[in-house]
Amino acid sequence: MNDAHPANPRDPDFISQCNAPLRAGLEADYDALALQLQRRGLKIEPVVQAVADFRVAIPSWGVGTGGTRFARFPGPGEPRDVFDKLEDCAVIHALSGATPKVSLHLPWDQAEPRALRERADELGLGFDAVNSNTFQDQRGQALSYKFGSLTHTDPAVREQAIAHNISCIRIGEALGSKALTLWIADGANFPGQQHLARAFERYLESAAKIYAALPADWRLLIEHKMYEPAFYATVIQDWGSSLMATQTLGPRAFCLIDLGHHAPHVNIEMIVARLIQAGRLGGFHFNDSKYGDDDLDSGSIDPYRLFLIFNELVDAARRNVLPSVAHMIDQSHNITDPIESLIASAIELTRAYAQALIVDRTLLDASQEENDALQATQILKRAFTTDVAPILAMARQARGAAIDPLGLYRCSGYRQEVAKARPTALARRGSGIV
Ligand code: RM4
Ligand code: MN
Ligand code: MN
Repeated sequence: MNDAHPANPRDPDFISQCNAPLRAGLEADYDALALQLQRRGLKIEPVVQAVADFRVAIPSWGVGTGGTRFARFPGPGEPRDVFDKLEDCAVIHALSGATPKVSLHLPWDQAEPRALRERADELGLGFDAVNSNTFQDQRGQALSYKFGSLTHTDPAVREQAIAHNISCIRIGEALGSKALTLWIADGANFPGQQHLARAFERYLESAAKIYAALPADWRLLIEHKMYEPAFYATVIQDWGSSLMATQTLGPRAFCLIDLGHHAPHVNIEMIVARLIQAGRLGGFHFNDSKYGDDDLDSGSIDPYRLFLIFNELVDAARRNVLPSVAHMIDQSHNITDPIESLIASAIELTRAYAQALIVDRTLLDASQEENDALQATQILKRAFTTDVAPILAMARQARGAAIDPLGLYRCSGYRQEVAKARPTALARRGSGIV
């Protein structure tokens, strides 16, 4: 931390000044790794290039301090509005080099679209998928979502929710987004509360109206979630329901996988493989979890699972069957500085990607054909246990980002500096998921 001389962490000169003393060490580590990979018949440069090209979008809601239904403990210098959020996102991108886009949540991030776009342009940011919110009642809203939105038994509530989604598309168009992410909280807390089939029929009908309002170059991303806030049954509870919905809606509807939206022990990489095979994998909400929708930092609990997911993506790309997949983070940072968590998460995602890129796929194919289970699993382990950190740092440096993003962020004093302009009293208070 540097209270006396705060620096702008987005300033390229500051970044390069902080990188300078780290360069020699990085190059030595990189050369050693390059030799190690060479012995395995792998070239390091294409891996660095692929990692440098990797992109993941930052959720606007992730830069504020999150909370649980018990409490929220606001941190210093929390963003007061969407413009502050954009500024924080720009810091994450400047240091990680991997996050040029922001995924907005509406109406949480409601603002004049032109002003938003202008500010984003100034900061070198763009907009990824827009997220609609029909899981809360907003002030002044005519009808309540207490018993659902797109699947509500009352057609007037459904129309209100459809209209909100269409307005999200229109705002997204003005911002340059190309997708709407649809997640609904609809479902039932008690057996018998809701007719399971009829609720899904109502969903399909409502979603079809939203789908019909998509511009020609847009995609609809449907996010499933096993439970919460509906604890007995959510309408789009699993990838099966999500796949049925996308297949019913049309070719521009895709499934979005939020890693935390599954039961513990579910084999998510298998879901990834199946959705790729069905041509319906549309995107991710990356996070990590121990128990459920914990929204913990990506790679913080089970990095091996994250690697196995990227392993499927890299394999599909090699087979030319990978559709365009939106990478987004969806996390709730309850006890850490959200900027630090998001930087660390972006790094973990590139780590899993780099590890997946160095899997010996020829040998893996052969091991699978020969039913050599031990060798096959060792091939994956060998890639996963390789320290690819020098590849990640080289890729960041190539993009003008930081060799040591977290160290640089702390040394800049950014949080302390913005805390002066963003008094805690003005930040959102109370409890809440995000
Ligand atoms: C949900 C889901 C959505 C997110 C909300 C805030 O559990 O993950 O993607 O928009 O939380
Ligand atoms: Mn999500
Ligand atoms: Mn979630």
